[in-house]
Amino acid sequence: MRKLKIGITCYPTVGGSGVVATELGKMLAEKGHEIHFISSSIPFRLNKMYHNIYYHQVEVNQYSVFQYPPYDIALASKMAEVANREKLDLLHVHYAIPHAVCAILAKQMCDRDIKIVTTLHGTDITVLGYDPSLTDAIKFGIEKSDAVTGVSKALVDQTYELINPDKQIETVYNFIDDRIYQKSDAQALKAEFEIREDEKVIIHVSNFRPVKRVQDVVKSFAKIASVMPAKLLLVGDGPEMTIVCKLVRKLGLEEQVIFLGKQESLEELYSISDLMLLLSEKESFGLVALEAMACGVPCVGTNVGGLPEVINHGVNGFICEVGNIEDISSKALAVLNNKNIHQQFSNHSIVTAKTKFNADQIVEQYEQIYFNLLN
Ligand code: GMT
Repeated sequence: MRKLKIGITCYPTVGGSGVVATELGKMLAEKGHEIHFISSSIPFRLNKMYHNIYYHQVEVNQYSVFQYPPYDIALASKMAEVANREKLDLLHVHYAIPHAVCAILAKQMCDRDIKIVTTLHGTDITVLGYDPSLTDAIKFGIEKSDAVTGVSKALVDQTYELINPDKQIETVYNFIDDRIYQKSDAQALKAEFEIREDEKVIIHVSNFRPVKRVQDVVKSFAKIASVMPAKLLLVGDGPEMTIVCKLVRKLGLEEQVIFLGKQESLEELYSISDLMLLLSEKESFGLVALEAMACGVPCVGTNVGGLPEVINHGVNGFICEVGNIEDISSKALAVLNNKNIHQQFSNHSIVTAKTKFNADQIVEQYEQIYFNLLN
């Protein structure tokens, strides 16, 4: 099989799109392809030396005349420079704007013909897509890419509804590395958090943006904790943190809610958890749900975006309407109170992660897209 030289651009900070882009790069590198990450800082999951992986930092000129530092132009120049020097076959960019638009500019600056693959992750469509000042740029980024993928069927449908691009968009699901995300013995961690054996552990992981509705997580947990001994692990940080802390105090849950802030080794936290709550009002995929499921943690999620494609209602978890705290807490209790249901959902969660979202197959799907463009 031909080995490719691929440039990857993503948001390198904590976030599902950066995680997926980095894991994809690592897996392609393991298969012998040469991967060049081009971004403003080193992607956070690229935390050691990897064979076949290179990193090129985009430096932005802070010259005082510029009211706004010209990051997009600097990125496009860097993409073109790396593509020419390293003889890249293609650029795989994550997010339509600015990354796809920068790649299109880079392609025009390049001495060689490079292909552009764009993956849509959600925020670029479900949030920015509603901003009329950006719709044309998003459409341009999609239509001028050589191939476009979206991380769920729901996101692809929404992209056609909101942006109406004249372009075929293929669904390529997200995946996780199941060599890392698997249940391990983390009893010591449970003891460290002083979680008793009879207490159920509920976990929520997000960037605490309003769209994640972390307050609904706390309200649902309050109902669960009123009828069974339970602890809530809140993982992540973001704009809603202050208001969430206030709500925890108001509901008298200080002893039961553990704020963990941003964490890296999530597989250990999932390994001590019994249930995940992901109650967002927008979620194109819900990578954290898949991570938890791979570790055998069933999920109660909301009926939005791609979540029902990840959580199979009544099979590996439950789907509820956004904001319906009564239904969310009663569904959570149905899983937590019944050992058989919990075991069944847990087993099915692992099977779903290993089959529908099988990493090897999904990486091959991306490779097929690359080869189709280059042949
Ligand atoms: O959820 C976020 O706010 C972060 C955002 C990102 O850019 O990483 O996540 C989006 O992409 C992830 C990876 O494809 C998806 O798992 C998330 O569902 C999606 N977030 C939203 O659609 C809100």
